[in-house]
Amino acid sequence: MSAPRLVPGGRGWASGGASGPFTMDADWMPFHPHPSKPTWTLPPGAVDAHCHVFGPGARFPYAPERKYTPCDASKEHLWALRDYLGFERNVIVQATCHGADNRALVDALRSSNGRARGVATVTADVTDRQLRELDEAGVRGVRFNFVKRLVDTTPRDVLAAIARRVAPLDWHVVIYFEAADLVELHDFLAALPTVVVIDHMGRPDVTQAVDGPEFDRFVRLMREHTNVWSKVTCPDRLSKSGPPHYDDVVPFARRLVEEFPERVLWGTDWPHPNLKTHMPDDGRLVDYVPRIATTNLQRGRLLVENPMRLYWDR
Ligand code: 0GY
Repeated sequence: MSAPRLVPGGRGWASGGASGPFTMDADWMPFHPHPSKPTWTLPPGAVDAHCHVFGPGARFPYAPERKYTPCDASKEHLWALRDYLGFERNVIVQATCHGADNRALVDALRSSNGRARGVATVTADVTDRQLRELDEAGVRGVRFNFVKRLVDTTPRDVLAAIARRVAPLDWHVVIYFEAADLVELHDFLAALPTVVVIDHMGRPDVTQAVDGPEFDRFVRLMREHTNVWSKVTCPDRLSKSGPPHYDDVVPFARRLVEEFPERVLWGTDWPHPNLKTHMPDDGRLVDYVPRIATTNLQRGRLLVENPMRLYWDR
């Protein structure tokens, strides 16, 4: 059987629904069917450090406890998008719709020829052997999700125990939370024994001032704890001014890139789970990067050196 032509706009690219016993949520938008080409050339070795694979559901079922059913978003689509946009590598982050069943993630990592690394979700009963297998497949971190619309709460002592288990593997912890939760989470984050990577700048309210109390609190966390990194991702989720430029998010991301150039990461977030009002054009999202990382040095660190240090060099 010949491989499908996974070229944006070509046969096999068009985004569909979920497969097997699954039907994509009616209010869930599938990924952009014809993303544009970025208008600039990414630095050699660029890493898309936040993206997902979903299913396909017929082969890798979605978790019974999930809060949404996504569209299928296969590894083949992800590799095609990687090549089309000009990335060399991916960091695939386990999303809540797969719960702690990392099979789709591991399958993608194993077939990536070393060009993808992963962040998994594990539960307290994970065995050392399972952790070693995940490590061999290319997993380098675990994700803790505190966003209430996505997951039921896991007690902090359980999460802290998982962090202690993965620290000797030289893994890190990726944390997803809403800005309002930072006050309460601060001491938990500060006590984690690993590098801590925070998704989407801790989801600031971008209608507030970039040097206002809310975002200052986040910046202080990064200043005071040099093991804390941030993804300067997802303007599409944070913006009130909207696509294609997401102008209101730029100052927030730029502040972090300028102050912490060696602790920031960027990724597309493809296939953009849970977006209900607009679906970003992935090429236009790549065009957003030079607006938040304005020099070649910053872009090299953001897209190549930082993700390579965290996910490949060890
Ligand atoms: C993201 C954002 C979201 C979803 C998830 O794991 C997930 O389901 O992370 C979201 O809905 O904000 O980073 O993919």
